Amino acid sequence: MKLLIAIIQERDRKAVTDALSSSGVFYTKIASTGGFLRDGNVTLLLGIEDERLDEALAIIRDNSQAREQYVSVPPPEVLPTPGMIEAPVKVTVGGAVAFVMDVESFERW
Ligand code: 2BA
Repeated sequence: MKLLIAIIQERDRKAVTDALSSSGVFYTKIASTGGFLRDGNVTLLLGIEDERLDEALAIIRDNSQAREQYVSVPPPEVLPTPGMIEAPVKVTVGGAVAFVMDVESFERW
């Protein structure tokens, strides 16, 4: 079994979670915030059998879009010189970011 942690954009939440549900994939949804943009995103935790991992990754990938976003005021700690005024920076967010981990054991009572 694997633990899949996927970070998706809020705007993709419904498409991704609807597709997971209709494929019978269990997930837990957590509201989260990106450290760079400080924008709300969504973290999904999926405990998934090894043989369904590729299917789950494909569902997430197929329902997540990459979007360009401008950061007009980067957080102070990412500015090269604190207090310096920077031009808006364009970043491409997503489709999705996924981490896959081996699960030592899974119990459900
Ligand atoms: P954020 O941290 O808000 O990052 C949003 C987007 O900003 C990132 O998109 C990336 O394109 C850009 N970005 C992030 N940090 C940057 C930096 N230090 N310098 C320049 N650009 C930077 P994604 O890579 O698609 O990431 C989307 C969200 O996924 C992130 O939101 C964060 O919540 C999560 N994430 C991405 N990589 C991660 C990692 N290695 N560990 C934990 N969370 C991660």
